[in-house]
Amino acid sequence: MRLSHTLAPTLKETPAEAQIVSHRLMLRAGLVRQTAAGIYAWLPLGWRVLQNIARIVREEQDAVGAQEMLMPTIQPAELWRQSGRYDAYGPEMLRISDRHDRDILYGPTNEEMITDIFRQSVKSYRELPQMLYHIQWKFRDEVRPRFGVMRGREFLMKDAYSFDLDYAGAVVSYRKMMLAYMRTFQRLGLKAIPMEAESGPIGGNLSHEFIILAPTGESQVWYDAVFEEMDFAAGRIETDAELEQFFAQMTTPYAATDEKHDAATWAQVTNQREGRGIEVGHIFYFGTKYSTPMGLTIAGRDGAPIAPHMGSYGIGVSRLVGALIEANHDDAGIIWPDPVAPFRAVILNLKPGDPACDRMCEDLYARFRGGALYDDREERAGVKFADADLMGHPWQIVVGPRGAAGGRVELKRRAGGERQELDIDAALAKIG
Ligand code: P5A
Repeated sequence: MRLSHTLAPTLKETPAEAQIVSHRLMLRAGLVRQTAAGIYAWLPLGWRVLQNIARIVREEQDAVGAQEMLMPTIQPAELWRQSGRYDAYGPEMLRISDRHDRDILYGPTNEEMITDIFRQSVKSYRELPQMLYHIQWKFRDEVRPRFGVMRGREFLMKDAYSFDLDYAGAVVSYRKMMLAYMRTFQRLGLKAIPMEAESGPIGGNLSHEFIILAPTGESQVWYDAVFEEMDFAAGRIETDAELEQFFAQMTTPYAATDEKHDAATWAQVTNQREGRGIEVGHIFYFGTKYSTPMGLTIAGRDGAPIAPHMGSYGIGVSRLVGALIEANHDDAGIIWPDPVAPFRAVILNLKPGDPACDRMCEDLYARFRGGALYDDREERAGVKFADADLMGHPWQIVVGPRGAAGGRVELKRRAGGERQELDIDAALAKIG
């Protein structure tokens, strides 16, 4: 994209309403704009980041056998009356009525809807287990939406749902998802700590939160430093036995929130670490909490009806954009990890109108085939440098009149700030 014709409105001033660094930088770098309290429009650069995160989440869900689908945002209240959650959910749920005065709602989550879809079409034990997921907008009328996309009212979630014949099967599904989560966060360049959690309004009795370490995080965590070292991408885990083995090494002596801090267990942890963190994922096993009241049964081996054991698994896809910035920034702006950056590189033309600079930039831009942003604006060099640092593309290719005459560019790595003068081919080879 050519920056001169891109809606990427950067701001020099710090927006007064933003309390934390990720919110400030998302506004300043022109990634999002607020349209109402806790509701954001994703501008082109922000949308590219969100899509990159969603792609990685999707690949890791697919890798453990979850099937992607798409459920609507609007749901009939009737389903929630069947599960008993319509009244229980409280004022966080946005309740609407249509022109026929039927009660509908903007979904805060999809346990009821997936249970309804499943009960209409799955009839036999032979069809289980199954895992299904979608990446869809949710609405929760939070009392205090804050920190930008971190606690929004409308936000993008990946939510998955598992159906198993019994508890043992459900635990396997739960573990597969947990593994997918650790791999997802690792690919995003984040250190995630799985913590035993309370299950809250989703219900159930087995639950983990995934916490990204960041000083501005809302949760206090005590954890074992082994989490910072583990490699979840290594090795192939295919059989249930391999999964079991993986969990044996992953189970750590300690990981707790503020509320559950248990001094005796903590004392046994050798590599004690304490910090603050952001909850970017939450998974639940809740047995037949929805299948029983909603009448989802399938025929078991002996023909007798069985209520499937279910779990649900959420990742805050839009929250991750904020969490990634909390974990990757400096005073000048965002430092995107390569896999999620809106563009791999930005090309800075320091003298638009200079034939050698223009020619070199156009040539470079063409060779990226859409993978680079071209700063072709009629702006001072200082403005371009500042915006490039603010937007945080992993590589900056600086083209000035002197270098262009000699066929050379200056290549800067945003993380670390090293600069090198190179010819075009060498620069492209480095960027990869
Ligand atoms: C699990 C999937 C659920 O809703 N039902 C379907 C379960 N879990 S959860 O913990 O309530 O939400 C899952 C993740 O969504 C993110 N999240 C939010 N992100 C931005 N703004 C919000 N207001 C918000 N609320 C939840 C979190 O990352 C959470 O872990």
